[in-house]
This record gives sequence, structure tokens and C-alpha cells, in this order.
Amino acid sequence: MMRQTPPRAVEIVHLGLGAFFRAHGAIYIEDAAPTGWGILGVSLQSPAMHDRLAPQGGAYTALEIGPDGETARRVEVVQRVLVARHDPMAVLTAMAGPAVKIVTLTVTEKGYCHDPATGRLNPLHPDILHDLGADLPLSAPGYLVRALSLRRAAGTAPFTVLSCDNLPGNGRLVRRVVLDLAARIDPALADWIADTARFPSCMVDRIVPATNEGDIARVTALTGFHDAAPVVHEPFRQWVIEDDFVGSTRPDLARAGVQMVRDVTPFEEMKLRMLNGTHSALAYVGYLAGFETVADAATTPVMAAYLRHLWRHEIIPTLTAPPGVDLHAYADALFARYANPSIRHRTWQIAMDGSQKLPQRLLGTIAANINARRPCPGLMLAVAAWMIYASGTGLDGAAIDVRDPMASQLRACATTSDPVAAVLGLGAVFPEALAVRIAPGVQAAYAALKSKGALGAVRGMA
Ligand code: CS2
Repeated sequence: MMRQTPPRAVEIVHLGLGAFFRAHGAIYIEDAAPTGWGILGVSLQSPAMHDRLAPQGGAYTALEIGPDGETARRVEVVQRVLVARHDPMAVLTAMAGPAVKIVTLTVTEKGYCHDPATGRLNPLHPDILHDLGADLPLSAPGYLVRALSLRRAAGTAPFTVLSCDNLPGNGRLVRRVVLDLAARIDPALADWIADTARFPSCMVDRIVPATNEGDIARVTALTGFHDAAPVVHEPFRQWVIEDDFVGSTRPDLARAGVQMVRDVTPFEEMKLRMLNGTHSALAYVGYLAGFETVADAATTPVMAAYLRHLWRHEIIPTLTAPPGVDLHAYADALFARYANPSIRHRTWQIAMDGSQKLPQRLLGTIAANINARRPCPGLMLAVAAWMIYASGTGLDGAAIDVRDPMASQLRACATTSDPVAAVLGLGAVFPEALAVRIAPGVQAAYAALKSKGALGAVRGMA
């Protein structure tokens, strides 16, 4: 498959060119701007996306799968793809170019090299240790800082940094790690970035399972073209962005349906707690119960009741509804999205990187419940299920392929005499005061999972 539209000028560099951005941000940007605002996509490490997309000139198919059928569309807003590991200088040169106005990121939670419990840069992270002393970086914060430094030296205005990862206050978080790193390299650079760059926070939403070989065959059958890098996604999409860009320079995103707001916090808390929180609960409890996909888990009555219970009694009471949103209707819509049987979103995929996801998805909600003296056994159960999942051995004794930057520490905790206490002692995930307060609830849920099995524990909880 080849490009059909004329090239666009590159004005956006995107770090972390995975399926999610290609099915979400890229499509919004293409819809917002008929010309210009082309995207240079960067994979930080793996050459896989480059090798698939470059021969297609950056073009790919987005396959929307709804309950009533599927529609394919070509997306051609990505102009070029680079692999940072292979050509760091080309990435920095592109990011430093005056035509580039925005750097967007989907580098996943762990890509910010922060401490999940505090949101601050982890100065002992191996990539950060490297980036402190090297002009050619490894980490996403390293690329942002070095590129901003080149722009400052050349007298070029900074770019806007737009994090599109599922982190609370993602703009503030990336700003903090960038300033922390810059201050360690050159305090004057940190001051310049703080004064002149912009880091709007945003809430992103679209369910996009990893593309598999079956999807590739399906797209070829539907379009008649072989596409080595299609994306598959649900019909729903939402993007809410704080309207705070350097020089107010950005595509007309509202034209594509993006909500431009002053404060994204209520949207982001709603989404992280109601969607991502229950996604993670379904992933851990569901995986232990033997469900392969979210749809399989969510449509099983006992799990459906668990989900409804979580939303109604343990999550919605902790939230302030964003303007014009009915949280119960939002929950109903989420349930319908999860139940879409054509979207095969694997529990294993969502279960990845739990140590980086738990704080914003489950722990903040638990803390809010504890402060309000509201019991939250369902969330405790999700945390305990994560602990068993992350031990690397399921309730049936089968090995689990755990992907998590803290996997070896988590596995080691499981071999101690009190695994729950050992995991709660991991300060990078659990602030100490919270660990003390949740210990009894998590211990009880852990014991229930071990003695009654995953579905038994869910039934016993309600
Ligand atoms: C999921 C998210 O993989 C995960 O952890 O919870 O990717 C989720 O599908 C998106 O945030 C939906 O917008």
C-alpha cells in the first residue's frame, strides 16, 4: 500500500509510535488539518514499526470495529519514521528544527523514568544516568531536554510537549521530569524551559488492542491492499486537552471533535479511575479466572456484577463529574465498550506494567475511599489479584509471562513468608502511609483469592 495524498510539512514529532497513537492522536490530527501538521514518528527502541511503515511511506489502515460491522480508512498524516536507537542525531535534529511546533508522546507509563508513587524523576534510572552524561540520549525525557537545549542555543522558540499517556496530570508530570533532568544538566536551561515551554495535560481515550497477524489478514481481505502495519480500534474516541500551547500554535483540533478546556483534571480522573481502573481490575482478576479478553470477562455475569459494583459503590463516589457528564451513563457506555466482542483486547496486554499503572488507576481511588471511611473490597481485590499475577504463578500453579519493569522485585516478594507485606513495602509503588492503611483489606482479599479462587473471591465480596 502506498501514499495517495501529497506530503505534508512536518510540524509534529511523535515519540513512541505504537498502535494507540496511530489509532487516536494521528487520526484526530489528520481530521483537524487538511494540510500541514505532518507527523514524524519516532520509535525509541524497536525498529519493528519503522520496518513495517517506512516501505509504505508512513501510510496505514485504521480498521474501526463496531458492534454493527467494520470500516477501513487510510491514514497518511505520518510522513516519516525514525528509530532513535539507530539514529539519535536525526531525531534530535528533527526535534530542534524550527518548523516543529509540538512534540507528542505515547511512551507508556514507564517511559517517563519517574517514581510512580511520587511522580518525580527517578535519578537512578539507568537511562537517566546515561542521559545525564551524554549528548545523545536514550530516554524520552532525555530527548526532550537535549532537543530543547539545541533550540535554545539556536535562538529557536521551544515546542509544546503534549503527553498522551494515561498518567494523572500527564502534562505536569512530563514538565516535572523534564525540569528535573534539565536542572541536573544546566540550571539555566531548566529556567528557560520553565519560562517558555508549554506542557498541556490531556485525557486520551480509545480502546486499541495490539495488532496481530489475523488483523493484518483481515485488513488485506477488506481493502485488497497488503498493509504490514494496520491498527484496529473501537468506534469511540475522546481527547480533552488543556489549551495551553507555545504561541497558541496548534492544529484546529476542536474541528476534529477534540474538547479544548482550561482544566482537564475532572476528565482525567474520571477516565483513569472508571476506565483504566476497572480495565486493570478485569485484567488481573480476569486473567487469574482464565479469561483471555476483556469482553469474555466483562460479559460473564459474576464479573459484570463486579464491574457494576466497582463503578457504583467504589469509584463514582470518589469523583467530581466533569461539566455536563453523568457518571452513571458514562459507566453504562463503558460497559457496552468492554462487551464489544469483536475487539479482542487481551487481559494479558492490559496486565502489563502494573507497578507503573496501579497508583493512578487503583491506589488513588482506594485512598479517597479510606479518607471518606467508605469500604472498597472490590478495589482491594484488584490489588491483591495484581500481587498474585505479578508473582509469576497463577492460582492454578501455571507460570505467567509477567512484563513489568519491577518484575524481578515482585517475583522476589512472592518467595517471602508474607508476600502481601513484602509488596506493600515497595515504596516506588505504595506510599508508606497508604501501605499501612490498606494492608488489612489487601491481606483479606489475597487470602480469599488463594482459598476460593478468582471467581469465588469475587462472589464472596459482593
Ligand atoms: C488499557 C489502556 O492497556 C491498558 O492498560 O487500560 O490502554 C486503555 O485501553 C486505554 O487507555 C483506553 O483509552
